Amino acid sequence: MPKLKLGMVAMVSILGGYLIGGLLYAQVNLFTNGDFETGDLSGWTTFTTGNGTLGTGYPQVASFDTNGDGASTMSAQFSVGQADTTISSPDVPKYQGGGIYQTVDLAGGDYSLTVEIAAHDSGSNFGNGEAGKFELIVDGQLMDSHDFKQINSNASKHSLLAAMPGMTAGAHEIMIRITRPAGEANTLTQYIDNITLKNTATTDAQDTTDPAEKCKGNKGGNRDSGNSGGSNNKGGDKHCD
Ligand SMILES: [Ca+2]
Ligand SMILES: [Ca+2]
Repeated sequence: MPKLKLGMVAMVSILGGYLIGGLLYAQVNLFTNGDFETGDLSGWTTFTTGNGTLGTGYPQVASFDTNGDGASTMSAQFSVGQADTTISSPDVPKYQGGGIYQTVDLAGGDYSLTVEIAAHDSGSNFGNGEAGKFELIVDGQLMDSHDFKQINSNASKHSLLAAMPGMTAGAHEIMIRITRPAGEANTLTQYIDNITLKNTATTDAQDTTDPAEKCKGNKGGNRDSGNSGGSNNKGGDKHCD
């Protein structure tokens, strides 16, 4: 996934600080409880897909090493799948489950959006062929996705969803959806942690009217990076390259 790798490289430069026009923008996570360290899902709204389940007894918040760095922290935990596995209709998507979303009120500008994700098998005999597909959705548009597919018995898999959306001023709904083309497996869990949204460049009044000014504010920030959905540059008017 070369696009994702490019995005991660760009993300590293952003996390290290971002100097534009002599101003260092604050690197504040704009989500409420994006790291789940409250021990619950406060700040987030849960949902299920049409024939989906988040799992019996899920979602909950549990200690897990979602990013695979060796340290466990509180993470949102799911066991998603089809609620009714007997349904076999072309009108009902096979991938079912659900997830969480949060609406954030933003200033217009450029943002970096990252989500740490994982799947874990515990106690199955042969692993699982469908560990979970994770999707990052902004205002209904798919920005990035990762399907873990096969997972071994008593194993974990880790990845990162990332996007660099340009946002208009106002409210935006940011959602993480997890689905599987099978019923809930009681040996399989999915995890989300450190859902992070940071402002990288705020558009000023000039930026909204002068394309040349937009480009000045976009140096170093390739907003197509990490955006496998390709939907965050609609209109194409923010391209500067
Ligand atoms: Ca955490
Ligand atoms: Ca960790």
